[in-house]
Amino acid sequence: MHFYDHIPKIQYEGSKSLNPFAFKYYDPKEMIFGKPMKDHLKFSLAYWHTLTGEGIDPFGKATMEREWDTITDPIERAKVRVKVAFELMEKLGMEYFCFHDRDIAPEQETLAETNRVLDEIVAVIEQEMKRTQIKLLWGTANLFANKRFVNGASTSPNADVFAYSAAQVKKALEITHRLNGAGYVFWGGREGYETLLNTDMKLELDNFARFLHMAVDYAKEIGFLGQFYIEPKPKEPTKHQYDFDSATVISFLHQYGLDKDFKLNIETNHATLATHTMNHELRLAADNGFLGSIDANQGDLLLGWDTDQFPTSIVDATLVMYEVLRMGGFTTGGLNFDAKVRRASFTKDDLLIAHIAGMDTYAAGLRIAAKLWKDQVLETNLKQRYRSYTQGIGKDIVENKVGFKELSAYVMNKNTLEPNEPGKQEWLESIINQYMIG
Ligand code: XLS
Ligand code: NI
Ligand code: NI
Repeated sequence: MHFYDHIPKIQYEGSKSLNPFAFKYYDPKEMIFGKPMKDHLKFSLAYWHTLTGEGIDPFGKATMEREWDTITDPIERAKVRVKVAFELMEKLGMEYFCFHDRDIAPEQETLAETNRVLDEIVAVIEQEMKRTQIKLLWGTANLFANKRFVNGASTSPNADVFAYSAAQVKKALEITHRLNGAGYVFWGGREGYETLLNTDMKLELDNFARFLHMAVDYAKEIGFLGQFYIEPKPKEPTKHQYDFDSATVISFLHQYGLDKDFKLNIETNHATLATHTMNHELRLAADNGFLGSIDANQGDLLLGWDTDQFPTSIVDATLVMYEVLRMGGFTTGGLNFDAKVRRASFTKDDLLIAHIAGMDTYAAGLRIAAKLWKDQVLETNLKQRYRSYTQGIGKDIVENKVGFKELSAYVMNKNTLEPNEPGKQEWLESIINQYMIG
């Protein structure tokens, strides 16, 4: 069963091409620092937005027009969606995908029955993975859509819901393991609160950590060696999500002894919701050894919610790829397009066009970032700016050789300090422009 026979496999045609079904910047085989572009970028398809997104918003119903959605039997529809997903990935030359348990298979009356249907769909996915060599970047569980999660999942005040969530993640880990997933993501879903008036924050956070420890223990038990990630987000759906941003998550992981087992999956739109730039989030995680994977999308800064748009800003993509190169590239992670087409982009061809736009944006960003990294312009400026810490008193400070008494003695007899230098922000910003345009 095919749905895209009218469009040939997407090819690289170069930046002059106006063919909407061609790559302008993404040339998967192009070598950058001895590695093909595709292995730097590790693009992944987000099953939820692409296969199950309907185009609903708070004011309007579904708008998407896709023939596979007209199949009335939900299990049959789920099986056909698997075929569509792999057809799309093959057309795009995309080598990875990510899913929630409930994206791939519909929920049934009981958990036992849900799991049985899930296994049936996983078998279809398994066959398609074998046929295409496409891999699972990460799996996750949807612990937010069903009304049982109204007060949270592992942070619910209801212990039965905690137990149900554990059972669901247990199964999600098993299928992720079965499909040889490179990772498993915890996105907080409804782990947060609406008002502190009814919330025991201490117990909820302790329970959240307990839950994550149980997941780590169970993964060991079944031999799942994939990377665990937490995906920070500050708000939405709850007013306050516990996994607010990189800094909050990193300190939580340290506090609860989870820092060796988790990395971060950082999403652009979540960074901006937390009023940070994406590079702030990435840099903080990378500097502390926590940068694992990226949900590559973009928000609309004029709107205060998670619009999950396909990334089309080359400046932003450049700065993201700069951080990835700076940390030496992805290991288990990749760039997952956690992005949905706008509700007015309702044809099935829009799915291809949107992914091409995202892939080209990141390919262009990678090329520019690679030039910047190769020339080390920013790094050279940094070295120069912080050179006072490589000699004299600065060296003593970073080598922890001095305290307040020594520092006080040092400045007491000095009548002039080393002069401050300008920060050169405008010059540095214009360098980014120069590297972008050439
Ligand atoms: C929602 C999150 C979600 C995660 C996976 O805002 O981005 O899509 O990536 O649960
Ligand atoms: Ni999001
Ligand atoms: Ni995400």
